[in-house]
Amino acid sequence: MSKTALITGISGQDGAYLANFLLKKKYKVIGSDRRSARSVNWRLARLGIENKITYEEMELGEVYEIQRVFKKYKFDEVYNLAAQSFVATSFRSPLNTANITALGTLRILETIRSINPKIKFYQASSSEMYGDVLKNIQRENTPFNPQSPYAISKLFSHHLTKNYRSSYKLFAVSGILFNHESPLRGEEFVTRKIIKGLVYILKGKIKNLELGNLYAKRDWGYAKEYVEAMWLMLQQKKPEDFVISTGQTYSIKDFINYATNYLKMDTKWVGNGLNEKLINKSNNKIIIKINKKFFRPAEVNFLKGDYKKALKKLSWKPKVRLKELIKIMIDEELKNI
Ligand code: NAP
Ligand code: F7E
Repeated sequence: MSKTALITGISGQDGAYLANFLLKKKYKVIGSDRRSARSVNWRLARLGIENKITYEEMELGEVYEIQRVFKKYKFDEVYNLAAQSFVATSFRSPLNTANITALGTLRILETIRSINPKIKFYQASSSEMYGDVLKNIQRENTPFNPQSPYAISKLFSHHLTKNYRSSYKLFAVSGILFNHESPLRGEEFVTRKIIKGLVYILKGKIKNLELGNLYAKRDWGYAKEYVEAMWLMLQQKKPEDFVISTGQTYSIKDFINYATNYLKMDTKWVGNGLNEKLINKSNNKIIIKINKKFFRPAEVNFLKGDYKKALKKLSWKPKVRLKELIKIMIDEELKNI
């Protein structure tokens, strides 16, 4: 018999890829979002699956909405992907971030515990929890040192998931996913912002792009591959947490250099600090400049994840590396401009 899954955050990047993945596995997919008047979500439309999902309005701040949805369906699996997920916003809206990204998880876990403790639960944990890293490669047992209200909220949910697993024997797991990107990534995140910005500059739609810290390093993978790991975690005999990453790390500047290279833009970096700029060598125009408003009150400077446990127990490994990911994102951006 086919399984029924709930994906919270169906309108987000991972929600779209996971829904597509589960539909191919013949799941009945219930997708929740926080809107009352549903407009077609562009990500689901891009994947051609907008009519294959049953939608439910479920604002994570409202426990009664959560209970209503859990009473209406008999879920086998729940993927909690909904969150205020933008780190920069979490500094400006810490209370809302804590209410949704931390307490939202508590509301769902309490609902599962009281309504149907047999449901398997996946929590979207984040490499941001490692923060100002205490080890130069991060694993499941590496100590956390979060640097933003977002990361602290995710850490609350991470510990809570573990606590409900040990206290109430729920099949509840966290995937500690490192940054994962795709053509469906939100435009506020740096990878999509860079790709869209460069393509728009190339096509003469905008003059230049403003960014913050170019020297932070991230372990970037491909979102489409990462959602499979979420599902694999819920198919294991024993509930356990896993790191999902590529094991490689690059700076924002490396990312830009690969992207301009693929776009065949002839560029050079000049200046330092806030005056650093990327110049188009053919006409001496500025392509990228620094704006201090994009710097964060506290930064996560370096992330690199070890996915060895996922390889061993889930037989999962990343296939798409950074250059290939950039190519995928640029080709799709050019197609949809
Ligand atoms: P995303 O694109 O920002 O999607 C977040 C989803 O949460 C959206 O559907 C959003 O709905 C929904 N949401 C926000 N506030 C809500 C609320 N109050 N009630 C109900 N739904 C709400 O994020 P993503 O990149 O797909 O990531 C999925 C999850 O993984 C998130 O929890 C994120 O924090 C976590 N994560 C992401 C990464 C990554 O690199 N992408 C890495 C580690 C962990 P709207 O469309 O209405 O805003
Ligand atoms: O920033 C730097 C910025 O916003 C990456 C979320 O999915 O992954 C994501 O969080 C880096 C940071 O992602 C700009 O300072 C420079 O060091 O793309 P981002 P993030 O903060 O790593 C984790 C794993 C999650 O869990 C989150 O939900 O890029 N940066 N200049 C910039 N970042 C942005 N957004 N915009 C800039 O102009």
